[in-house]
Amino acid sequence: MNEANGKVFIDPKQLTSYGDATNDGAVQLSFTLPIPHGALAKEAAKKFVQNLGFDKSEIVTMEDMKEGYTFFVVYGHTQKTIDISKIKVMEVNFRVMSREETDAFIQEKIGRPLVVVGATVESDAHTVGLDAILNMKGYHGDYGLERYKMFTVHNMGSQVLCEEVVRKVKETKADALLISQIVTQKNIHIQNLTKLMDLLEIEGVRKDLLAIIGGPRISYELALELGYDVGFGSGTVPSQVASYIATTLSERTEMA
Ligand code: B12
Repeated sequence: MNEANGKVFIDPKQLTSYGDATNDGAVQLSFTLPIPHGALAKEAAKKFVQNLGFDKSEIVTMEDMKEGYTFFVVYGHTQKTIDISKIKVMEVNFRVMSREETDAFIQEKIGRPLVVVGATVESDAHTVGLDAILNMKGYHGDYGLERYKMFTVHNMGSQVLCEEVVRKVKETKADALLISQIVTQKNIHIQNLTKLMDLLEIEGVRKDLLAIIGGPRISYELALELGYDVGFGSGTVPSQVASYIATTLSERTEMA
C-alpha cells in the first residue's frame, strides 16, 4: 500500500478496511459491556477493543443501557490485511430479466408455463422467505412467481414432510422445486435437505428436476454440496429466481 502521483494504491494482496482514508484499517465496532455507565466502563471498552487486536481506539458513542449495562460504538484500527487474489467465489452466472422479459423468454424458448413446487420442509415453520419469492405480492417491490404468466405455482406452505413434497413433485410433474430452510440450529437444515434429496433420488425424480434451496444461511456452495442445483441467500428477490429457472431450463431444453 503506497501513494504514487497523488493516487492511492490499493493492493489486492494486502487489502484492508476504509474509514476516514483509504488503507487506514479503520473498523467500527458496536457492543455492550455489563458495567454501569461511567469512567470505568469507558476505560474497559478501550481495553476490550485493544485486546481484540485493534489499536488507536476511539469511543464515538457511549450510552447508558440502565441496570448496569453500557452500549458502545468504537473505532479501532487494524494492521491486518487480506489477500483477495486467493479468494475463490462460487457464483451462478445468469442475466436477471424483468417479469415481462422472463415470461416472453419462457414462451419463446420453452413454449409452455413452467411448474414450480415450493415448501418449507419438516420442522421449519418460517414461511415469510418462501412467500416473498412465490406470492403474488413478492418482495422489495419485485413481484413473486405467482404474478408471472409463465409460472404455475404450487406453494405447499410450512412444515411439509419431505415425503409429501416428493409426492407433489410427481403429481404436478414439476419443473422446479423451491425449498426454504430458515432454522439452522444443530444443523437441522442439513438433515432436512439431505433427507429430501435422498427421497428425490430414490423416487427417481431428481434428474429432471431443477432443485433450488433458499434461506439466510444457504449458499450456492452448500447447495452443490447437498446435491441441489443452486442456493439463494438473504436479500434474494423473485426476479432473480425466475430468471435463473427460465435460463437454466431453457439451456436444458436446448441440450435435450
Ligand atoms: C418471523 C420469525 C418467526 C415466525 C415465523 C412466522 C412465519 N410464518 O414465517 C415465528 C414466530 C413462527 C418463528 C418461530 C421460530 N423461530 Co423464528 N424468526 C423469525 C424472524 C424474526 C424473521 C424471519 C423472516 O420472516 N425474515 C424475512 C424473510 C423475507 O427473510 P428470509 O427468511 O431470510 O428470506 C429471504 C432469503 O433468505 C431467501 N429465501 C428464503 N427462503 C427461500 C427459498 C427459496 C427457494 C429461495 C429461492 C429463496 C429463499 O429469499 C427471501 C427474500 O429475500 C427471524 C429473525 C430474523 N430477523 O431473520 C427468526 C429466526 C429465523 N427464528 C429463529 C428461531 C430459533 C425460531 C424458533 C425455533 C423459536 C422458538 N424457540 O420457538 C421458532 C421455530 C418454529 C419452527 N418450528 O420453525 C432463529 C433461527 C436461528 C437459527 N440459526 O436457526 C431466528 C434467526 C431468530 C434468532 N436470531 O434466534 N420465527
